[in-house]
Amino acid sequence: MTLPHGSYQLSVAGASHCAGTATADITVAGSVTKDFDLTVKRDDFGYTCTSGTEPYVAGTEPLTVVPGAGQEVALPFPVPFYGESRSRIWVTTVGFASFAGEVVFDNEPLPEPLEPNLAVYPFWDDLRLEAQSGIYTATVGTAPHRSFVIEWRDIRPQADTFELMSFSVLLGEDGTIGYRYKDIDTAVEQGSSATIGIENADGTDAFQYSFDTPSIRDGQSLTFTAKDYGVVRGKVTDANDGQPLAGATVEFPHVAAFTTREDGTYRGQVRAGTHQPANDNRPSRSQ
Ligand SMILES: [Ca+2]
Ligand SMILES: [Ca+2]
Repeated sequence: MTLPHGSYQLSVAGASHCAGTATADITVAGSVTKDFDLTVKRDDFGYTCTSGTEPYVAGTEPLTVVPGAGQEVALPFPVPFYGESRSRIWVTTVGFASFAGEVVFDNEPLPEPLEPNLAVYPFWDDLRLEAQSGIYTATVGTAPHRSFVIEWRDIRPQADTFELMSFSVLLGEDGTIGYRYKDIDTAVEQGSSATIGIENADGTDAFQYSFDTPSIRDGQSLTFTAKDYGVVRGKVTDANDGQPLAGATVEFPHVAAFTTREDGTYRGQVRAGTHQPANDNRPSRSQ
């Protein structure tokens, strides 16, 4: 660009809210080249996000959710989220789903210790179900990269009188969290009164993609990953009788601890590195 000689402050923002912003003071007295390295936004746990145009993924099984309450859903496989793996989720009509229980409040910035917590917020706003609206679920993909889909279809934000929008969440067994958006037309549908992000169990850590800011385009996708983490899984059996051991603690000292399920299996996210898991009974298998 061409500027008159003088001093300026340059502000640079990425194409999505996954990257941070940068500013620099420059003085123009001839040709100037100024490079920027935009920081990757990362929450304390280590989640980052990427923005793209991944194909929309719809649900297939209708889910009855009473407005003002959450509907509990058993997940077909454990989903790692902020370290531990989760086996149930509560789906609300207002654009979020919590692994911790059913709670519905007006949208707020993240992180926030107030409930809801331990939640995915693809589009937390004051949303209304119309006659053609529906919430659907599905399981897609192939193990070990299956995803459980929750789709909010043809939903109307309260602030838009006639506009409908759709969005879905993909909860990956490999720990990735995907958001998809469709029929995004107005500033409200772009998120001008919505919270978009993910939040941990006690509301002290979150990746807030945006809050009350138009930030979503039609056809956009977001993918949240804890890049420095791998999913570890295994099974604990009782050495005496060879039976699966439920309720055993598998500890990665100073890193993570998981409790085995009814079938003796455990699964969770552990930061990359060499760890020696310890537990009451050594895991018979870990991969
Ligand atoms: Ca919260
Ligand atoms: Ca629309």
